[in-house]
Amino acid sequence: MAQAAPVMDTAAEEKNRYKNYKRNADYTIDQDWQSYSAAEHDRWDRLFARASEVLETRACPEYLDAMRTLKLSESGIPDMKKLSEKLSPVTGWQVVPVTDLVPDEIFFDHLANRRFPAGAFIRPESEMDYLEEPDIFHDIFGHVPLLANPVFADFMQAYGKGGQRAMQRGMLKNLARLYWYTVEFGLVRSGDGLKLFGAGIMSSATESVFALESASPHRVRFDLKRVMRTNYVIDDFQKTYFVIDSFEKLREDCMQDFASIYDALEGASVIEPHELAPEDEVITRGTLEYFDAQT
Ligand code: HBI
Ligand code: FE
Repeated sequence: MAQAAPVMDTAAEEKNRYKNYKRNADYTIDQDWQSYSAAEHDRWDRLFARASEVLETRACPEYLDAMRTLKLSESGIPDMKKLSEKLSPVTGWQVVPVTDLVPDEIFFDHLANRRFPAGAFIRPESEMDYLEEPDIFHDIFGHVPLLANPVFADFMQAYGKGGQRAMQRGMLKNLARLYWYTVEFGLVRSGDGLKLFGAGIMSSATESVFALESASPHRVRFDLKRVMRTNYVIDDFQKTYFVIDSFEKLREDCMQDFASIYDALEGASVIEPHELAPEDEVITRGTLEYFDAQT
């Protein structure tokens, strides 16, 4: 009986497409843009079209302006070298290919030097709606556009430098929460409403709607110390979204020396994602029904 051909698990194949590539000391690899298949380019286009339609009326104007500046479009997976040539004249940022999450100290060193490490694989067909790892769509469609906004670009570099200091102080968890509730899942006041800016939200068509329009989650005005105390989950919608007043205010908050913040946080209790704190400026109190329905 001839051996059945091994079933090609294309999902695993596509996620691990770089496993045999040389990895540099800073965890960057060769994106090898020529190697993407037509199917992978087509998947980018479908993800791009679906998310762009949802974001038209929901993303903050700074993001929409940046998308136009970078001419990110539905013409297949971007070549990071070419994208960096468009981005670096604007804010000095580059996009460098990596295989997946890199160690924190490597990550912070890239950010501190205005290099954004972007996953180079694209999610498999079976994970179009959600995946845990940052693929090229999450990183380039979600994170990169705002790096063309000078204020946000300054904030991201300050975050990288802050990360390097936080590691020395053992406050990495607090700083990771700041990243999570802003860079990944942040909302911003815009005109007389709220708009999206977090990459984790904007790279998900379903969460883009949920974060702004569902009655389930809390929406609370951003406060640096409060966010640094707040836990988060990585495998579901957020129970609380934080709203920044502006990118200028966020940059100002993060340009300060965090030493006094960390002192104030010593012994402060952790706030769970579903909880509201007495000092919160609550913008919308959530019903949490989406989450209760899951238990
Ligand atoms: N690595 N490539 C990559 N992308 C990330 O977003 C990332 C990372 N390493 C660590 C990390 N994020 C988080 O732990 C940060 O909060 C530090
Ligand atoms: Fe991310």
